[in-house]
Amino acid sequence: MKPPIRIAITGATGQICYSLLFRIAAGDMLGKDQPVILQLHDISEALPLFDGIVMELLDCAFPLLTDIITTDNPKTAFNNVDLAILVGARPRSENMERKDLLKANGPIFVEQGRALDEAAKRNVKILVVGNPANTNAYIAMKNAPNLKPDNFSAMLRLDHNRALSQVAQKLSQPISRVKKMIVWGNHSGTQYPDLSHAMVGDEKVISLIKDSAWIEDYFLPTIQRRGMTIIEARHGKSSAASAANAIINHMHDWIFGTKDNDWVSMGIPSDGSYGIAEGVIYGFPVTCHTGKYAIVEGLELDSTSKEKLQKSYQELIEERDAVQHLLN
Ligand code: NAX
Repeated sequence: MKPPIRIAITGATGQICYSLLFRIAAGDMLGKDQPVILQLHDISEALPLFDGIVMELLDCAFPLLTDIITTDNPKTAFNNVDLAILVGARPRSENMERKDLLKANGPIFVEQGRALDEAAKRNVKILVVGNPANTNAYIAMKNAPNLKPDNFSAMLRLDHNRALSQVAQKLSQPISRVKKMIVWGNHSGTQYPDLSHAMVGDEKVISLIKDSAWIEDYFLPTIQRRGMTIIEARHGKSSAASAANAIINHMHDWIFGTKDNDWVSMGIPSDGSYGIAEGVIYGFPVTCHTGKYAIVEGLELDSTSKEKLQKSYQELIEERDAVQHLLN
C-alpha cells in the first residue's frame, strides 16, 4: 500500500464539500490505490456539523480513507499537507456587491495563506475555490512568502467544463473529442471562454459552428452567466456537484498530467505571458507534466480576443488594488 496523501479541505461542512469529500475518499481524484487522510476545516460555529459528515464517511467504509481530522484551526488543518483545497468562504448574499464580497472574504485568505506558509509541505498544491477565487488565491499567495507562486492555483475548471459541454452538445459530438478549450481571465462575468483554438478531431470548432451569432449571443453569455443560472434553477443554491467534479479534475490533471495534444484552463500566477502582469492569478490554457503546470505559449490572438483578455485583466487589477492592505 502507498503511504497516505494528506489533503486539507476548508469549508468542509458546506454544500460543495458534501459532494467532494466522498468522491475523494472513493479514489476519484488520486486513484483507487492511493490512501488519503482528510484534514477538514470549518469555522467554529460549523464544527457540530462535522458529526454527521464524519459518521457518513465512516459508514461508506472507504478502503482508502485512512484518517479524518476535523478542526477550526487552519494550522492544524494544513499541518504537513500535500494538497490544500480552499473552498470555505462567505457566500455572496443578495444585494452584496463584488467589492463587499472581497472585503468579507479577503481576511480569510490572509489567515489561511499564513497558516499554509507555516504548516504545509513545501511542495503543497493549493487550489482556491472560494470566491472571488482568483483574488483570494492572490491574497493567500502574498501571505505565504516561504511558498513558491507555483504552489498556488485558482479554479477555472468548472467554466472550462461548461464550455466543453456546450460545444459537444451543439456539434452532437462526444465530450472526449472536444479539445483545446480555453477560459481566460477571472472566474467572474468578465471571463473569456475562447473557441478560437478549440478542435473536434482534426477540425476547428469555429469552422464547424457555422453561425458565429451562436458564439457571441449564446455560447459566451451562457458560460459567463452559468453560475447565476444554476442558482436560479436550484432556488438559491449554487453549483455544488459540478464544482466538486471540477475540483477533482483540476487536482487530478495537475498531479497526473494533462492529455497529449490537449490542455486545460487553470487560474495560475502569470509569468507575464499574453500581456498579463507577472503574479496576477489569471485563467490560462496550461499543460501539466510531472506535477508542474506551464502556460501554453505562442497562441495567436485576434484583436477581439486581446480586448476580452484585457477586460478581465483590468477587473483583476481593480480587485488587487482593493485588497492592497491585505497583501504582505
Ligand atoms: P457553502 O455556503 O455551502 O459553504 C461555505 C463554507 O465555508 C461553509 O461551510 C462555511 O462555514 C465556510 N466558511 C464561512 N466563513 C468562513 C471563514 N471565515 N473561514 C473558513 N470557512 C468559512 O458554499 P459552497 O456552495 O460550498 O461554496 C463555497 C465557495 O465556492 C463559495 O465562495 C462559492 O462562491 C465558491 N464557488 C466557486 C466556484 C469556482 O468555480 N471557483 C464554483 C462553485 C462555487 O460557486
